[in-house]
Amino acid sequence: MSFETISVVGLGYIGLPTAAMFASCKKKVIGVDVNQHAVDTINKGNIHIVEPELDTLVQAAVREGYLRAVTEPEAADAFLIAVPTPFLPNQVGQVPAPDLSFIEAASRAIAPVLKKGNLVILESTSPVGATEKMADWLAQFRSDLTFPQTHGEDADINIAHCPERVLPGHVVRELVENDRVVGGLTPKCSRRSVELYQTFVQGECVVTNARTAEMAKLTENSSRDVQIAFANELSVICDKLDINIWELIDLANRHPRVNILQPGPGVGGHCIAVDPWFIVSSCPDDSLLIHSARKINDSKPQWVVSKVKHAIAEILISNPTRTADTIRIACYGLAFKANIDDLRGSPSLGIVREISKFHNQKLFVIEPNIEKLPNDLTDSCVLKEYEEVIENIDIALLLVDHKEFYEKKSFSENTIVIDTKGLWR
Ligand code: SAJ
Repeated sequence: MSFETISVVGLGYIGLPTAAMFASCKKKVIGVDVNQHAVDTINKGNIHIVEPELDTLVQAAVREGYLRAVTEPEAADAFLIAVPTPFLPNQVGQVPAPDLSFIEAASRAIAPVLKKGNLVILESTSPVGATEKMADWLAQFRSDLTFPQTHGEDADINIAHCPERVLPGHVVRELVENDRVVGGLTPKCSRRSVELYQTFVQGECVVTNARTAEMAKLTENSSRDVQIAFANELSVICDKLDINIWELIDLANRHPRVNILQPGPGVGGHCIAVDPWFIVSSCPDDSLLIHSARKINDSKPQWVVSKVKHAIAEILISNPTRTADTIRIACYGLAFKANIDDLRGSPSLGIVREISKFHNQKLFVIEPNIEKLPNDLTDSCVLKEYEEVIENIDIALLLVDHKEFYEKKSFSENTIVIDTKGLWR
């Protein structure tokens, strides 16, 4: 059975571009989201997130009638679930556990409109076993239909896990070009999923089972987290030993088999800082390296804050007439990484929040990708353009390597520059 109508549940950073790609291939796409504002925005042909090229795709898809957004699921041939899988708030010292409530809610929402022959694909990054759990929830909500976990290849409904692997900022290109890992609960589930993705995916669709597909995605992001932790740990060591970390990494990377990543203010976003916990929480006694990497990366923002405190102390010691509340701090970047507007899980945002708690002078925040500050920062910070002249900056704190910041400002010789990304070295 071919796929004419495709429902994408969750119209966020992954769901919306995926919906737009199917629509651009002239599939009828029904996007589902609980957020009425997102639904209304999309139905006007606009987008509620920042992602290059996505606005044009969505605009065309809506205008030509291939994409429409709704808050309640409707019948379709295939359902793609792209909802968040955060972790639950943890007790101090405990390993965070995955929160599958959004997957459960999505399963509950689509269950009434499921029909024989449907394919349900879980795209959300998930702990091992989540796809089987989703299949159980669907079976529980629709006891009149049969599912692969009990009826194998003869089931009414096919189910697979096909994790998204696209890089924010390059989503539209990577959705088409990247290889896809396709993990069906049965070979037929995989085959049908490959057929669906081949609508727009030019990369290879590589088939495995659902558990391996889940673990593959977690492995990719944990591998990157461990490598960034190595760079972050090195940066702290080099600071103590008075060695320039950026020069050091450049030198080491000249070795043909060494490729050290870049240190920074910490690891943010909703993927790399989250997914390794899904491995750690499933096998805590065996995930020592993955767990340590998480702790190293999570401790980096606090290290940056301590550098700022140190700089404040240095200014006060060398200028006994000054008080701490006269010190002017400019923070460059709030997003979780370069050239995006996404502040979710951003270490830079956490650092600015932390400084604003102890520093009694408004912070200047320069973030070219947002138009207004998060509500909790409006009293303690002022948003500035990079081009604006900010007089007498005592501490310039570079937190994100946005392209706008490539050209270094000419700070006064008294300004202490704390460059967490090595952009102004
Ligand atoms: N970072 C560093 N140093 C580096 C590279 C990154 O400190 O050398 C920091 C960034 O500043 C950011 C964080 O790590 O705070 C994560 O950024 P990222 O660009 O490494 O990754 P994400 O979170 O934007 O996207 C990742 C990608 N995964 C991998 O590259 C293995 C992407 O392909 C996934 O689809 C995405 O996670 C996801 O959705 O899981």
